[in-house]
Amino acid sequence: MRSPAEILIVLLCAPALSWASADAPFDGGGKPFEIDLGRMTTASRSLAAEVDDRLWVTALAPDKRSRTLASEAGFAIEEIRGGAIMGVALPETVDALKAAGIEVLAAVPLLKQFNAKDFPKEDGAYHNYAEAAALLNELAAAAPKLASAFSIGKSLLGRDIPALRLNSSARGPAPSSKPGIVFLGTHHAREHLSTEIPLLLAKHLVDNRDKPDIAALLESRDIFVIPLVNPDGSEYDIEGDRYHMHRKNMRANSDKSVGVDLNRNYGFHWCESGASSNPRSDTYCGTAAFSEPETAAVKAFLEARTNVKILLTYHTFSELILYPWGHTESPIPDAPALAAYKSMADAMAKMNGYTPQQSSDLYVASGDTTDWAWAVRGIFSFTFELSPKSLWDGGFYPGVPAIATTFAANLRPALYLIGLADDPLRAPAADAISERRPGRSGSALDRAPSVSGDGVAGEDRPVAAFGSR
Ligand code: 0X9
Ligand code: ZN
Repeated sequence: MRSPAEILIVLLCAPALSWASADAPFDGGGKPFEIDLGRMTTASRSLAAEVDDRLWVTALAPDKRSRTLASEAGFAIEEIRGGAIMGVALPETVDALKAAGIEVLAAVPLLKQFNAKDFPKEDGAYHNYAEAAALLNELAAAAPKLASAFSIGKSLLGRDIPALRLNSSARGPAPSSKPGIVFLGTHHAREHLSTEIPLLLAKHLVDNRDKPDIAALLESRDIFVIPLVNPDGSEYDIEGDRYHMHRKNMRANSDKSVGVDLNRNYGFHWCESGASSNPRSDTYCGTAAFSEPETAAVKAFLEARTNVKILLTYHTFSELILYPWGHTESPIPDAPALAAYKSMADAMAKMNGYTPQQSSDLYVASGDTTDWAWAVRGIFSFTFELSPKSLWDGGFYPGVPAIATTFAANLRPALYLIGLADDPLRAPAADAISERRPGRSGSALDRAPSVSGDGVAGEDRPVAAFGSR
């Protein structure tokens, strides 16, 4: 847990560092995504929350007449090379060029061309948005019978929120009766390690898909990895070869401040204790529950996937395993479920060395992912605060070595949860058995004796909806 001094530093930093629409609903089932770098550009623009949608365009214009036509259409020609012209154009200008009979060879976001966002050089092993999306696409291409990549919806600035699904019999939006589990990363922009861990988990599962333990899990489960819930904030945080300590998304608030805290925007006890209604605050809850397209996309995604039984949302930092409630100090009232939560948290704590506790033991905060997912969807939901343990060990920016060490510590908890997804309520019994059998503890299959789902390739079928709790 953070010391008061650490919390003070974070809080002191937060207001000064807290700055920075095209709302797009969930696409209804997840269509394949292209790497869309979105339209956000520089820090100064994000302050004004303008959207820069200028494009760097290459078009065929072999003679003066066609160059004039292009120029009249609003194309700012910067270079003429051979028979081609290059320059800056708005999307509507591209349409006008085409209407004028000019062949457009390429049109890419201007800032992608000239001001790519990336991590500071020393942290280059971290995946920016384009790299994370590309890795998911690569994994899907490497294992087409198992993996499918798709978008769960658009971010505020129009970026796809990419997902990878691992299911041997259902792809993309297709329903599945296999027990489902979801791993989420980076609700908070600056918590980049929380993108890496689910990404590496996806890669580990794909790379090891033929190993017996992993193969059994993959055959019997419906696994979703959504490593970058807040792509706009995350890209902004690494803009300009330095970090911005940005936490929220990139919503332009009415008072000209920027950002809603996505982990205060979920719709259960929304904007109560531990959430702020001040837009400048780093814990600003937004104008309404699910006002942000990123949280709305997660909501729609989970509502469409009634087979999902477990959710793990990765955050950083402090090395904690948190379970509901977070909005109140009271424990959840469902005794068997609470016993299962505690048992799972304790078992995972033995694997990664983190501290297990009720979320509100850290601090009371309302509107987070796990309270909503548990209360409204009945999904056993955990928050991991990944490494490091403290601000003095690197805080939000622990460097490249933290990626491998943190993944090594957190692989077993992830496999453990995947194994339990068929029936999380069996955790106390399963954990008691594995404790009596030292040496086998932590094996993925040890925790997954009960394999449900149809198990028949190509024959997935829908399941009944979860009731609310
Ligand atoms: O405050 C948060 O959203 C999470 N911590 S972080 O440093 N990553 O911002 C913790 C959320 C835990 N949930 C509650 N305490 N309700
Ligand atoms: Zn966080």
